Amino acid sequence: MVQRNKNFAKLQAGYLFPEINRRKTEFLAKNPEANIISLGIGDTTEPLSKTVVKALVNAAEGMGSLDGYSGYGAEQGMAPLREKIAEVFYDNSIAADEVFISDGAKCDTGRLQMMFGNDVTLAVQDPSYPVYVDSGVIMGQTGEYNNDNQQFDNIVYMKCVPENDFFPELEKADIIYFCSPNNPTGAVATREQLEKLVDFAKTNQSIIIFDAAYAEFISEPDVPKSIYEIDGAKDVAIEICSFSKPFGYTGVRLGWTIVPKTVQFEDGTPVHNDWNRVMTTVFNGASNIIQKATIEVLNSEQGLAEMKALVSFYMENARIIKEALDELGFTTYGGTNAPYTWVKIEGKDSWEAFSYILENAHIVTTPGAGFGPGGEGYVRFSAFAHRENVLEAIERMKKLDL
Ligand code: PL4
Repeated sequence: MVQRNKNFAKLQAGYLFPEINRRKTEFLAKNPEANIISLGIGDTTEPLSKTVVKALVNAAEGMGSLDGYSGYGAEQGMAPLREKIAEVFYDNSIAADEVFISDGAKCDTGRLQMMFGNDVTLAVQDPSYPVYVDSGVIMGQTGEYNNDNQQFDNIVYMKCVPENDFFPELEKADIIYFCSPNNPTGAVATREQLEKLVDFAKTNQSIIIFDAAYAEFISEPDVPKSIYEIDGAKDVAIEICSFSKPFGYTGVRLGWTIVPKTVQFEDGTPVHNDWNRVMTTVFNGASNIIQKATIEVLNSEQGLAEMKALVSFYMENARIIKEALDELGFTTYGGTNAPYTWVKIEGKDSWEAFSYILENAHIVTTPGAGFGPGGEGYVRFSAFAHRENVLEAIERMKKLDL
């Protein structure tokens, strides 16, 4: 018999988001008449913009002609798309060949773990997007799970709480995951905080994986959208990013990872070399239709304006949710530079609060504990929803005794 990868036995439960869907489906099976509103999983709800649709049609039609047809492409992505991303999102401070096109930030998070192997130590913000920890566990980077503190050995959990303004006391590890704007707390790191992070990584010879999936949701002018706005970051940081949320591509799938050629491993090998090896070996490129279409969208002022309008729509949802919950007496965080509102719950643990809100208001949220032990006592409200559902959810929340 084939031995099971022993790391899977360390995982504590199903991956968070399918587990939330499972509980929602179970509730619906028992209460088929319930009109559920989902403010749980951060999944976009509004249709693709006109420019995106037109560009997708053009790209698909092109594939139907002899001249326009293309098969496998470069695993690293189409050159004009890499160039355009460097220009639009990094003002050409990043070279086009440091941009690797992917099928999304989540997928690259997993592939990055493959590059680092199982001999590294990880540090994560606690709470954090569960993929960082779970993929590290699967890769064999962690020890066993401890029931007493709900942490894995060999992972450094850096607490992010209101008392430290959600910026943790930084702790030494080989790989430091850092997400800003943050999922789930909605906090955004200031320039000074990011300078501290980069300094810390330099001093301790760590590599930062900076998850900027929500960068476009930042509204304050001096808040960095990219870690590369910080001097020295190109020596210590990899950045993952995504078209999912600002362009509504959660189902379309397109993202990118920046690996500057100046980030090195201990033996002097540029990380860029190994990342190129990973991508050319286990990835076959993002869909050429999506890539071609996105080049057209990024070349269009109208396309970029529509993206900004979509982001504003979701951020107006976030404002409505936060304001209403504040008025109801909850203590809330986030929701101004991020599409998530992080809500303190008194007298219930976060899974109890999740169940209570689902059963009594028919609203799906995300329990904070699903993001790590530091998330206990909170639930996360997502702003990715139709406006009428947000307004209806607020009315239902008013009737709760929570
Ligand atoms: C549910 C910090 C959402 N099935 O779409 P991608 O792969 O480019 O980006 C995923 C991603 C990357 N980084 C951060 C994220 O928050 C997300 C998406 N997170 C959420 O509700 O927290 C969707 C989760 C999806 C998943 O597992 O990612």
